[in-house]
Amino acid sequence: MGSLVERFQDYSSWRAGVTLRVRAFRRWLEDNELLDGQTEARLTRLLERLGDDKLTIAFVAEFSRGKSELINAIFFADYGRRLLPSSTGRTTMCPTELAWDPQFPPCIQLLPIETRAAHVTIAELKGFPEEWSAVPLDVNDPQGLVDAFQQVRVTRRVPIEEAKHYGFFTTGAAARAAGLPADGMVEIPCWRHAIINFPHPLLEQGLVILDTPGLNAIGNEPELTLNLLPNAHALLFVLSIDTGVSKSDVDVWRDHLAGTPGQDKARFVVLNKIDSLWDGLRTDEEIDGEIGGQIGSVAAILGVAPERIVAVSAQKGLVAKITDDGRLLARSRLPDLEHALSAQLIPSKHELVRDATRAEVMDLVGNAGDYKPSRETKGVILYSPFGE
Ligand SMILES: Nc1nc2c(ncn2[C@@H]2O[C@H](COP(=O)(O)OP(=O)(O)OP(=O)(O)O)[C@@H](O)[C@H]2O)c(=O)[nH]1
Ligand SMILES: [Mg+2]
Repeated sequence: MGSLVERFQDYSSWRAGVTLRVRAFRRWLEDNELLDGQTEARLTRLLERLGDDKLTIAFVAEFSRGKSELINAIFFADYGRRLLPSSTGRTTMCPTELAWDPQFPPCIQLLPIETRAAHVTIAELKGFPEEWSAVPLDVNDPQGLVDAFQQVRVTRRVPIEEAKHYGFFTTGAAARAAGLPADGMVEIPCWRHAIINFPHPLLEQGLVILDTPGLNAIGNEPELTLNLLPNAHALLFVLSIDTGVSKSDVDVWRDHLAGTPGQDKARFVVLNKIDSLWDGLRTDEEIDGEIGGQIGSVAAILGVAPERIVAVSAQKGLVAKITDDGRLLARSRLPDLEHALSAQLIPSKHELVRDATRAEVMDLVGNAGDYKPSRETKGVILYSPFGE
């Protein structure tokens, strides 16, 4: 799966090495009778943080721009098929987190939409497994996985009053623009949130992927804006080259990405579906010129640096990986996006964790009085897989 996977694995082994060294430091303090209650509690917290270190990448866009296809292409091509549902029209109906928690078996946990009426957040409800439906997953059955993942697209039709009760179809401008349905029934998602607990090698190492439904929808889950997106380490905003930047794309960008706090946060714009330019009449030079022109105008409209914009074909990238077609993969430019992600994301995550761990360990070393750090303890502070 290319350099993103390799760099993430390097990062994970670095973190595992740091954990071993912090443990060695704790043993040393213990052996020398320097481990008081407070130090022990701080070391335990530090080890817990290292063990539970997550890297969340969120995919954000209007509907049908190719978010789910991009996730399939970057992370799940090894399964030889399209795992997450991706189709025309609205497909992903609820925010979908892909992660791995070894405390639970592989499954999809689904939070019923009715829970929105009680005004309890998704984060709070994560502590109450009885509120969720769980669909078991057989990870050795790719077609079974495909079938199970269809849950994220399930909807039902309810009277408008019921939809309003769950926070849908309110009286905002978007609702007015959508108009009232003639039969008084509206389509709403069955599920409020899905967590796919899945032992994929990257998820096992702490990667969390957040797929979102088209975000300009009426009555979107408020927690996306308040909590899930601001807490993500990277946000990928997906556009489609065949539609360009529409007004609703700009609205999503403005509402969910442009104002998100944390300037250091990695934000990328993906200009998807470049294969729509491969019409057999344009030359490669003309296609390159058109892509370059679109990148320039997207950069100007959104106010982002052109280096932050990567043009790809998620669909052809997925096909190329499944069929092992190197030429098609290069033409899909998917490896360029994986490279940009890994070059930006992983070193900055590494820096963050390294600096926080270093500060904590140095403080504890200071507290240990005359103690001189051994070579091994210094290793906690200095060792890095990136040769810094
Ligand atoms: N030609 C082409 N089609 C694509 C590409 N990526 C996705 N599509 C198609 O675009 C449609 C929408 O893709 P999805 O992955 O479902 O889009 P999404 O952004 O997840 O949409 P929602 O789940 O509705 O928010 C599907 O029919 C995909 O096959 C691409 O690179 N090229
Ligand atoms: Mg989708």
